[in-house]
Amino acid sequence: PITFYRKDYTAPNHRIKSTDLIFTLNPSRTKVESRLQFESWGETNPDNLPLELDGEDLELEKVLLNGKQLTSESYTQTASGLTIHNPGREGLLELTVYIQPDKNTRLEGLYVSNGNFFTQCEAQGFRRITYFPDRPDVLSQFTVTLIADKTTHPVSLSNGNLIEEKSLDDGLHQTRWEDPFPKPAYLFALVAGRFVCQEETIQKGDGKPALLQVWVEPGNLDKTDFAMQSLKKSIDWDRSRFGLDLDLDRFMIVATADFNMGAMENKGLNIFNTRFVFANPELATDVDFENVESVVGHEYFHNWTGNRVTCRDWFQLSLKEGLTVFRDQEFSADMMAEGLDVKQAESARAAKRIDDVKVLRAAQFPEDAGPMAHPIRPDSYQEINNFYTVTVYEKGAEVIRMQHTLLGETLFQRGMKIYFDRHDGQAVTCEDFVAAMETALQESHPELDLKQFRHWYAQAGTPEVFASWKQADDRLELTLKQSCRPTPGQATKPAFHIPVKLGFVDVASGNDMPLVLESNAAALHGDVLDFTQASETFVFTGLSKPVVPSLLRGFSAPVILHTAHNTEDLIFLAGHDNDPFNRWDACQKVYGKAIVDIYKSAGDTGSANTQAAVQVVGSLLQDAQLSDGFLALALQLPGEGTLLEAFEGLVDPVAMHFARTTLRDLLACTYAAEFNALYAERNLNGQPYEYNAIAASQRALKNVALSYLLAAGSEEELAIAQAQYAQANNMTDRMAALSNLVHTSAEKPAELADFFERFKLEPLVVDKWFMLQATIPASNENADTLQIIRDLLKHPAFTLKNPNRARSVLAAFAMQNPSVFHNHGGEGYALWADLVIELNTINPQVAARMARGLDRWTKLVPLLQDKARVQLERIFNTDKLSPDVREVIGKALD
Ligand code: HT7
Ligand code: ZN
Repeated sequence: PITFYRKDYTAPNHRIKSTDLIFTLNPSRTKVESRLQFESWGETNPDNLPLELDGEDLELEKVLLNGKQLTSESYTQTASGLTIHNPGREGLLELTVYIQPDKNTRLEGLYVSNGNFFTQCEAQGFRRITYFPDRPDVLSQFTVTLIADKTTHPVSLSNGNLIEEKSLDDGLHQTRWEDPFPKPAYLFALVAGRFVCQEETIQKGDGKPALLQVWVEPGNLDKTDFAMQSLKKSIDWDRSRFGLDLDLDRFMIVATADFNMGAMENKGLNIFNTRFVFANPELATDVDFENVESVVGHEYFHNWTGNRVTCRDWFQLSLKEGLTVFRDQEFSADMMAEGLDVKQAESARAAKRIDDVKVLRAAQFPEDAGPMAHPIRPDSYQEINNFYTVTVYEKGAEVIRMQHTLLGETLFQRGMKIYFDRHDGQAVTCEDFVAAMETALQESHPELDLKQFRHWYAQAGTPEVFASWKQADDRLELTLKQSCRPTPGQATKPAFHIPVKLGFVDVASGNDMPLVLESNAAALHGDVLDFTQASETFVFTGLSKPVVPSLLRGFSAPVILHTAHNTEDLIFLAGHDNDPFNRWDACQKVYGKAIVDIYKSAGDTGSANTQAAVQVVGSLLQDAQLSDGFLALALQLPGEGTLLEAFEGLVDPVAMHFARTTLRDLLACTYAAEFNALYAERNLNGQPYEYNAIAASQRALKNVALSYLLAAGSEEELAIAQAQYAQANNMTDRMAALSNLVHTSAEKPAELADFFERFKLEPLVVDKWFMLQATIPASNENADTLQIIRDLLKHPAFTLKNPNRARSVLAAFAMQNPSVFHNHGGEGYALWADLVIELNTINPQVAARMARGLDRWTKLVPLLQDKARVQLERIFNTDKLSPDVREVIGKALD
């Protein structure tokens, strides 16, 4: 396999000033004609540099240079591109190629979904449409003509403004689109087919109108209101919080059922997986609504952070993705807090932060500790599609968040302004972003810099921070140490600059004490401590009464924190920490310790930590001050993925699942009456459904209570879930009832068949039906989940060709059902390998994601490692393994 290195970057020989494309759309044979106006990249470049174009699986018909057909000696065509020899400093290259969209099951380039045409060009899909310098640093002005059948493809869209629309002979019609902004090829898009739209005209900040459209296949318009609302909110939010306005006269969203990822920010023509557009109460859960709002926001925010300023090369991906995830997280937090009083707003923002950190711990920490570990700005890759990772996205967002924490909102926004002033219209690097933030910082604090902070971009691995303290004579000495385990290619790493937000909670009053740093006082900025050495002691004064330190508040850095808190301290913080994130985290730590005790003692529930967990839940249930959203989060035990990753030593996921279930059941039995009361108080059955933060947290809490009720497991409780299913007027409640029934009940519940019958015409809901069954855990002794999965694979509605459907079984099983996937016989791994191998030939990109299922196999107990290795090797030795899957499995076996 070829490895590409960041250090090898060189500028292209030529820029493409303008790109004129004509598509004659035909599912089995589409003609693509292009006119590329090129010129030499650098004034000092020699005249005879070749013009390098990328291209894959293209049938080349014609090559004209400055109007003349080129002879075959004047160019070289290979499986990966076309090189024009001696094109001169500038000129016009005209090409005609043919492609086969209906054979495109990879869903990269131009493909057909349900008879309609869509494109996906990021990262390197444009080269499957025509020959072009398919690299993000070549920005070109695009004009696009689409010719299509009037009856089968009446709507045809591309980036920018519609400048012409007309009928042609032979039942064809034509549209012509002009994008005023130069863009790299990865932002190109076209869509053609049968669509209907919801549209609205809004007023931009400059008073000018803009047309917003959400396009879907006929029959789905009733699912688009929320996406349109989310788009309008995103536009308003970006203007008010970041001072960034919509720069187009027209902004379109189109939904497709066949899509490899979530959505794509093509300039002015965002293409979405239906999963992140469709939302109405009967079909979408509260979490689905939340996701629609956040993904619509994310893609819209890319219009500035990604499109106006783009990446120089794909190693810089986090430049746009980390920053845009940070922006969408802030957007969601602001939306959740909107209209609430100060206390409620703080709680709503904390709930969003907790959700984001849960993802980081469950998915990014394992990635950072496994064979695919890479810095947020990777140094190398074999297949760029494999680097759209939780590290680049979510850890990337944490790295932006830390800069926000260090600078504060005002200076951070100043840094954003400097970034756009310097780089609007350019393709730049992560370094350019940090340099802009550093300038903003130094305008007010010339003594500070972000030199050491830059290690976060270069070094992989999750740093571990060890905190200990001594309090005596009104002083508290806090010692912090940091280290980071080796990751592939990085044996040792210099210390990170870690912002540690902290407070000292007075044990008597529960209040935060003032922070007075006596030693190296310059390290404290408000309540944020700059921790920059391998080991450092900070002396705080004015603390005559006992306090408990609350460290890394709001999860101020993406690290693993080990503290000297004893169980009593944790119980105190779980009840009194003034930082809601750390209060939640203290609960999680207590639960985690209890589960590990149960795991290590093979089921014994007598440990002090287990008693502490029972005590914490008891206190939470009695605390009338807690918001529903916080309580719902605080009552939930850490997820299995998080527990497995945090466990020191080799681990058995099946036993860990049972340990977690044991604690859950103990809590359920101990507090059956309280959970019953909680359920009854929050049960809104019969009231009209509304999606908003308060109502959603009420439902979340009710459904957490329901899951404890069912864990306690009497007939009465079963009846509650059955009634909730039958009476539900929204998908959140229906799904919660159904999943609890399916995951715990003795027999296949009748509700499962009812659910399919009700929703069989709604693909996204059918995905839920598949997923629910693929995630039945081993603790449900009455279900043979592996057999259920084998049967699901034969269900007429199952196909590996649709990524959502493939994920609904394969990802659900291999990534969200550890107790079945890691079964001791190894059948789970064998089934997974069968499916990865099959998917490899259909859609390598999605197959490679699924192939990550055994990334952390070396953390498993020896019995499971042996079984895992057999299947990894079986995949690796498969004929025609795609580079995508080869990279993932190869690294796992390394
Ligand atoms: N920027 C978009 C990335 C994306 C993508 C990447 C590879 C293959 C398919 C893809 N679809 C979308 C999505 C985003 O981060 O907004
Ligand atoms: Zn993105």
